[in-house]
Amino acid sequence: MAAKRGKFILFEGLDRSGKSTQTRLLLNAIRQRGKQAEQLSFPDRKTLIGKLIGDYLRGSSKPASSEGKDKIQIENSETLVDEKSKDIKQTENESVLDDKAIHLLFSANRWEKQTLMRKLLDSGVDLVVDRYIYSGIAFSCAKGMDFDWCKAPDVGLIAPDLVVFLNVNIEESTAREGFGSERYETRQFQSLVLKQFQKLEKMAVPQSSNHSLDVVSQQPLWITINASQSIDSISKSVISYYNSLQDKSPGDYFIFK
Ligand code: NYM
Ligand code: MG
Repeated sequence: MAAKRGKFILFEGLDRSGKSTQTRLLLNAIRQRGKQAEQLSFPDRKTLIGKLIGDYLRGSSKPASSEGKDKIQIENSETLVDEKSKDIKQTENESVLDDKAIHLLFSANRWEKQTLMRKLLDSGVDLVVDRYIYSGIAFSCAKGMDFDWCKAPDVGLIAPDLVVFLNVNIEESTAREGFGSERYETRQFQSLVLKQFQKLEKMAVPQSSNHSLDVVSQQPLWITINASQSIDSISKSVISYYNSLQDKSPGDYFIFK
């Protein structure tokens, strides 16, 4: 075990907010200092659970309804036989999962990485993570699901030391290349997700003016960065927050409550 555990930095934000770019830049900056760092992305589509999630996300660009109303309507319909067979055909190709089931899969996908994450952190390796608990809550609550219900499966996970929320203008992110290819990637749904992220932000430890961490806090520090700035200036402020993180011992983590 290392004398100091690695730091856990998480990037959160809407789709096309620049998380992947900033994840890469921070990873490079840490490694350039000769410190070990690893990147993780959630969903991790490479695992068995992640493959199911990937199918679901590619299945339709339409957000699922909060209580699976579409599906119920189809099942009860006696008149729309053609529509019904069309929908059944569609379900053969697309993964149609209940909103609660997919929520639990996203959470399970985080749980299946916990042992690895602990191991890396305890051996002094920094983790730079692209999406985690907060995306899980924000995207599901945006469907109208209950906050406490959505939070529950993630309780007990290792929480990050620092959450960097890349706050992008929706007009901008939805116009970026590649937007719209997956489920949830509609302007309307992204604005519902943003409202949920803003609620989470209010519940988190506020950014302190002098960049230093609240020592008595039992929660990760949440930093909201204007993601419409240049890539370079975003990266610079992320690095300065990273530099302000306190050292901790192996086994000493924030636990998501
Ligand atoms: N997403 C991601 C969720 O709905 N719940 C979760 O727990 C996580 C981690 O998956 N639109 C959504 C947010 C994204 C989508 O993520 C795929 P990415 O980072 O675009 O590959
Ligand atoms: Mg995406």
